[in-house]
This record gives sequence, C-alpha cells and structure tokens, in this order.
Amino acid sequence: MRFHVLTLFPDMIENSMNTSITGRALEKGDISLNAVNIRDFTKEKHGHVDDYPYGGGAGMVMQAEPIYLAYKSIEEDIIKNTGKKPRVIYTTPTGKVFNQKMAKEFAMEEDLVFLCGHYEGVDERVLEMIVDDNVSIGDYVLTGGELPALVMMDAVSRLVDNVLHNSESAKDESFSNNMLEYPQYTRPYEFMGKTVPDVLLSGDHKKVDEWRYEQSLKRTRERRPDLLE
Ligand code: 6GU
Repeated sequence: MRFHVLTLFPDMIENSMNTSITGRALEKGDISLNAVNIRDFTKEKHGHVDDYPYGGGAGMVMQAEPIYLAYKSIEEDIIKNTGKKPRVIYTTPTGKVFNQKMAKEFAMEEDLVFLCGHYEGVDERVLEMIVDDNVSIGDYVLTGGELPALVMMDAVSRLVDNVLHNSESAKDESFSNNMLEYPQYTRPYEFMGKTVPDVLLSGDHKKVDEWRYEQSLKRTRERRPDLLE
C-alpha cells in the first residue's frame, strides 16, 4: 500500500505515521508514505493557499490551483506504476461516514491519495476534478482533515498483508462479525479483589468460545444495538 497525502501539515502526518505499528510497517516497507505540502504549489509570493468565499460568509476557502498542482505532481508517477488514476479520498464532515467495510475496500487499492481540507472548505471545482470519495470519520467537526486521514490510514494499514504480527491478528476483533469484541484479561488472577472469570482458566476451549460469544452479544446489545439490526 502506498499512501499519498495532500496537506498543509505534512509533519503532522509523518510524525504520527512514523509511530507504533504504522511506523514499523513503514520501516519494513509493507506500506509507504508520501506527504505532499500543498503550500509548495502556490504561485503567490506570500504563499497564500486560501481566499475569501464568493458570496460572502465566515472563514476562508482553499484555492483550487495549489491543490490541483500538488495532485498532478504525484499522479504521473502513480499512473506510470499502475496504469490507472489512483483513488482520491477527500476528508470532509460532509462525506459518507467511514467504517470497517470501507477500510477493507480501501485496503485493496495499490495507491490511496488523501486530500486534507482546512479552513471552511475547498473550492468545489478542484474537488469535482480529482476526488473519488468524500469521507467523514463521524458526526462532529474537526479543525482539519489530517486526523481523519491518519485515522483511515491506520485502519487500512492493519488490513495490509504482513503489517500485523500473528499476536496482533485482526480475526476476532470488534466489527469483524458485526459484534463488539469480548472482554479480555491477563495476569494477575486477582487485582484489587477482582478475579478473572473462571471459565477462562478451565482449559475447555469450547466453553471459552461460548462464553466469549455470549459476552460479545451482551456487550453489543448494551452498547451498539444498531449493529444487531
Ligand atoms: Cl473528514 N474533516 C473534518 N474537518 N471534520 C470531521 C471529519 C473530517 N470527520 C468528522 N469530522
């Protein structure tokens, strides 16, 4: 998986991706990251990438040209590699809400381009020209699209072959079967008077599986009944 991010804050993207499991995957070469600074593509002498909205109103709008040129600066190499235009995801609270199914779909691409919005938005014309998917990460408003892009790259990375070790496996986890994951315990057996459920020490794998299934169901009913419908 090759990630490309068009952003005004490339350091934020790089610093976060270089951490923890995505950092290890970048070092091993199972994923790659190219954070492109949109500001490098402005032709204005003061480095502006935004301007006032036509029609008035609060805030500033990111201009089309620097974004278009930033995108064009990576598109040619990608097409040379794969023979096709890459999938371009625009992070916006007006998009479709990201979920595990979309993560799986994105993980099948060779290249993913994230366009991170800022200010009050992006000139619609460049979005019409380059964007394939408008995606939000939930019903709340953030200051910019960098955290959403990082959230999506994290969720996609762990579905890429070899990124997770066996012990980190993505098999039983929440959402894999439309249910939340069961509770987990580790040593010690007793912590401040609270003990581990005895079935987990029984050595009876069938009983353990049944207990975990019941716990998943109970937890999903209580916390996310919408998943069971
Ligand atoms: Cl993708 N962008 C912004 N600015 N806010 C959000 C979001 C995206 N998803 C949820 N809130």
